[in-house]
Amino acid sequence: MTYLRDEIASQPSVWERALEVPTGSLPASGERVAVIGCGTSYYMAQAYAALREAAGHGETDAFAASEFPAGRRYDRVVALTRSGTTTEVLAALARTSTPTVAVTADPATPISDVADQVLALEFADEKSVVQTRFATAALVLLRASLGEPLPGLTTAATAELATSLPRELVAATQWTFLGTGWTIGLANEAALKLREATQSWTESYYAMEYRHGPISIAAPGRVVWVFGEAPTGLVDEVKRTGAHIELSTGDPLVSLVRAHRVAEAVAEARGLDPDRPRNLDRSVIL
Ligand code: F1P
Repeated sequence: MTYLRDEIASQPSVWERALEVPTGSLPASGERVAVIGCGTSYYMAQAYAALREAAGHGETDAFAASEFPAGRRYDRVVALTRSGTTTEVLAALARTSTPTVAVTADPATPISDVADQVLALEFADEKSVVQTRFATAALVLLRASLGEPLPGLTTAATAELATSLPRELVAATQWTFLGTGWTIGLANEAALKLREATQSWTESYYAMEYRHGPISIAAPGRVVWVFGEAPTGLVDEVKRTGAHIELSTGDPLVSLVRAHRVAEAVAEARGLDPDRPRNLDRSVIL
């Protein structure tokens, strides 16, 4: 049994807890916001930024923490970091004069010295290096803070966890993940999960961009996985290549849980320890 498997399976109950966390310290509607993070946390920042803008709450930019432009004017910076110790996130908060709020699993870390406010999700912390439930719980909380109802989300995730995975997803030799709007963050994250946990060749693109070249590698034995709505014609184009096409039905976040499961299953099939990926630490400190 891996930590990763337990942490993937605990997501519906962890999300329930995230939905009870008070969100008063998060940006109010109308604020101009930058959201930052590294790796998984950056991809969740991308998803939240697109959702917040689409919900009409104000201009929202996502940055990899290393690329945060300290000179640009924002009303608030939201930092996502499971560990609370990632170098680029700490550095970005230390050099901005904008009010900041950090979402973390571990407030007893340096993030509490550099953030003006800290929203702690200790119940979502993880032992696996590979992040799953902290990231999704943070995103569930951030979505809820936009006033978006999430009906049936945890029930759908529980149902997903009870299904058996299609053989084509686990036996594949290559996976490409596609998204549009907020789901590009989920597609990027799914690609990272497969890469980290299984040492696999994965890619991710905006769904329409996929047609401009990357589709060249689609072939039998490979997977093209679309988060959210697939653009007209794309499904047929992919089918013609012989690649397996996977579509999300219902909430795309539930499809990310399926991608977590595929990552764990492929790692197991290949005899890898998905809790400790090669060349990766739980927190990347420079
Ligand atoms: C983010 C991070 C990721 C990496 C891995 C471990 O840390 O380093 O970049 O992909 O999942 O965590 P954090 O700032 O969220 O702790």
